[in-house]
Amino acid sequence: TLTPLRDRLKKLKSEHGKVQLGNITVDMVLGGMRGMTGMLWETSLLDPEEGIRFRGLSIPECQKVLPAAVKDGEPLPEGLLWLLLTGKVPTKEQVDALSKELLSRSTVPGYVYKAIDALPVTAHPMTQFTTGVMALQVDSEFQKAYNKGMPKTKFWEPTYEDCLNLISRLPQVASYVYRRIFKDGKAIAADNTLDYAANFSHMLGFDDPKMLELMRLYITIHTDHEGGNVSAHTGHLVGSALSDPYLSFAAALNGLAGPLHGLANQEVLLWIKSVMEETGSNITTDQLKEYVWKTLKSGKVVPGYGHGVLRNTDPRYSCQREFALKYLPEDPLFQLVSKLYEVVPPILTELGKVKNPWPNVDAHSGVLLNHFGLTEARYYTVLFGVSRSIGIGSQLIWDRALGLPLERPKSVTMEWLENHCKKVAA
Ligand code: NMX
Ligand code: MLT
Repeated sequence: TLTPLRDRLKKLKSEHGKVQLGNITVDMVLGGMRGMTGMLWETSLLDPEEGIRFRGLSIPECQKVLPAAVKDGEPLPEGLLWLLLTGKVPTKEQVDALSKELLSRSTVPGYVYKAIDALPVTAHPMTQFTTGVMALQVDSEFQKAYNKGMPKTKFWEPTYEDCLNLISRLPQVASYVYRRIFKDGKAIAADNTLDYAANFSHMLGFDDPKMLELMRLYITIHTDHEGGNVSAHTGHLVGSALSDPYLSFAAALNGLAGPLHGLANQEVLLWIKSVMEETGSNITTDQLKEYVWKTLKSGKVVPGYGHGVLRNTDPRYSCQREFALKYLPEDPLFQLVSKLYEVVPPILTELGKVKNPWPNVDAHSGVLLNHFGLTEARYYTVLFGVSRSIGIGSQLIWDRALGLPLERPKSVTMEWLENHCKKVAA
């Protein structure tokens, strides 16, 4: 079944290999490669205005067509995993079978917990989580198969096994980290009757049906954001060296742990809470404007706003806003988030240099989790990480199935650029 896709790639290369996709400018080289197309990523595509499409489907379309656990409920992330892997919308039966398949793979070896326990409980949740992922690597099917010697065309098979095992085991590892740090280490056993996201929420200690719905939505929308974001790109890059999926994903998580990327969800809630602490809950628009300016003048960014590609409100923000309007319209932190949506964009526009003054996914997620009792902001990036394994894992399988090569772009020195520009000007 892989042959037609492999043939399509071969045809693209042989017939159109020399077609130009744009010009590389000095600005791009110095500016973090913004706008430079440089990677094949099959699972999703980001439009600057409209936002993400997973295999061609927007978030509202996914909410409509992907199977849910309850009537008119949020999509089950297993359905999105199926969509990313196959390009096809699954039936409820297929999603249920995938839930069971993931459950059957979810046992975590004891040494993984021991590796986490070797860290001080004060270590950042992302450090503890990534340590767990590194310990899971001991079981890598890809590494074993590669060491035995296997043809390149078959690399995708142990990659598939590793990615499914990784995705299925992460909720266990992540909930262990949460309960270790914030709940005196009292673990909660999995409930094998539940779907992936609900079981994760249960193991964290949250069983409110609305929280289960939130977790399904949360895990679905954070999965994938095309290939150029720091975590996805890192996973893809490291995987291109034929490092196994555990090594690749642990590297990706280390990128996600940066404040300009996934850690922004932690930063947003801490920032919002600091606004509340300083000004009280009846904050006026003028006080809020003043607080935003104070943040900017102290040299910090406004977390949750701006984006490397998006030039509009992130649809992942919008669907979380819809969720809040439905389930928690009176929540004071949600009302503050809504006020920020009015106050921040004009200020960032006034600043003059910000290319996208609109909110991204991280501007909203924290207040939803906080509402249902998951108040520990330092943990939020771990949730993002669990979800992102679904996107990065799906693409890693396709990377190996399509035989994509080692990623190795060219770099140049400042002197090289200066000399080149002189030659061009002459
Ligand atoms: N607050 C203050 N300044 C900002 C912001 C912001 N929210 N967004 C961009 N800028 C600044 C940016 O720091 C840069 O300043 P300078 O030239 O002095 O270095 C200038 O505006 C131009 O940056 P852009 O080209 O608009 O943005 P860029 O593509 O470089 O960066 C982000 C994108 C997302 C890193 C940036 O918007 C940011 O720092 N946002 C806040 C952090 C955040 O929310 N990150 C989460 C992104 C989503 N995710 O989950 O990963
Ligand atoms: C993501 O989900 O990875 C972020 O929005 C960052 C990005 O796309 O650059």
